[in-house]
Amino acid sequence: MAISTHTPAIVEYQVIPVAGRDSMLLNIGGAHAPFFTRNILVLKDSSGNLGVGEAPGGETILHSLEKAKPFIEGQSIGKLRSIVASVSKQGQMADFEDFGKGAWTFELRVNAVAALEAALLDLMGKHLGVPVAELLGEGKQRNRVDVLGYLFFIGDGNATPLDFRQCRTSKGHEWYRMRDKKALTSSSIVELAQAAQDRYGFRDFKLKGGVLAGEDEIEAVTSLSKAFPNARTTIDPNGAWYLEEAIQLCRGMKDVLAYVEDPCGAEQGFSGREILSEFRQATGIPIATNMVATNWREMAHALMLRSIDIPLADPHFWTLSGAVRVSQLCANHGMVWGAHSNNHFDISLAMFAHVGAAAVGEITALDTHWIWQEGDVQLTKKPLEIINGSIEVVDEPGLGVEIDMEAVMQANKLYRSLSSGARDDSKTMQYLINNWSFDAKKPALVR
Ligand code: GKR
Ligand code: MG
Repeated sequence: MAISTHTPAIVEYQVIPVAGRDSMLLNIGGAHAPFFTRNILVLKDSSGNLGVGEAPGGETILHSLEKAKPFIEGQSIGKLRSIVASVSKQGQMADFEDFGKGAWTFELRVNAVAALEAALLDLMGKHLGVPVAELLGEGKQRNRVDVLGYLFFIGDGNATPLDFRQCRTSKGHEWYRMRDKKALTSSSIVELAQAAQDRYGFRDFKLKGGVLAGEDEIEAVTSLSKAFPNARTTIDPNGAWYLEEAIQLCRGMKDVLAYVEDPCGAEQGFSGREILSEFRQATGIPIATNMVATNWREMAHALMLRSIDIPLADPHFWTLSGAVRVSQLCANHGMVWGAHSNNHFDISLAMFAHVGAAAVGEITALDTHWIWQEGDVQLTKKPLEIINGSIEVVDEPGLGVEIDMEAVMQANKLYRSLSSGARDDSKTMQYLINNWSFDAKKPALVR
């Protein structure tokens, strides 16, 4: 007997590159530009629902999403898994070829696949009347997801001819003023943290390192820990330190560092996984990473070497379902799950929240850059909010956000006014230090 089905099909597929404003955040790759870019995917199904996804900016991801359009239009949303798998396979070789070319591989095509999966899950959740978290792994595990206060050293945007606006919002809180002000000392990081905590209620903090000399950054994170004795604090120099230096800096720091993120990386012919394993044995400090276990093959090696404790499974480069699968692995191998982030809009915030809500086992507060954008441009009508250091994942169907197409088109206009869509932190850094270039083993301001 023929079974009639009313499963909706995808009738419209739109990819929209967008831009937003940013602060001059410093990291080992240089300085953030005044603008960051993202790619937004909007799908419409035959029942009239919209499904949305967000990926990092740049042409590689934009073109990957555009190329996928003919394979997806007309397909039933019920084929979610095979649609995602087929688009994922199209990108595999290219990802491998691009790997390792930059400081980080923001442009990997898997990011495009993640945006597609998010949009399809959003549609599926709306069709079934359940939140996306219910469609991942073992379903929704928690109603609130903790996020951390992601702090950066900040460059002086005023010392550059670039358009770093002093005031991106008229909102009154001190945080919105401070996030655009130079911050290069321990005391300015503590002040930044105080403003962020007052605004968002954080209970955990991460300081992005790889900027000042190692001792100065350890001093900054120590001040942070003293100022917030009940918070879990950590630092992430993105592998800037050599193993020996990293051990010297972190040994005996268990009271300050709840865990440390990518303190060192590949050196002297040894892989980052081998070096982190030695660091872990020498210090006993738990290690988080978004640099050495970013796919299943790397994860297998990391597990064999016992290199890491907290894989930061960013749903943008693991996909949403992949990130939750990582949590299942963690729960069975004595690891704690977390998520990495980059500058993002509020669609990604919802993606993080649902993945965090579905992650099984113990999880650590998720990274999010949203505090550097919040209060400025938003692409959904009512973004999820960070209150008391966490995000509530309500039982609304899908991702639980409604796209604001007017705002998206405004952000697209800003994108089109820019000369390049791809992130290049070294260019911005050259305004602070002449001819600056990236060196994986030198903090950005140590030249
Ligand atoms: O936004 O500058 C930044 C970060 O450094 C980001 O690019 C990293 O990918 O947040 C990331 C990390 O944890 O390594
Ligand atoms: Mg990191």
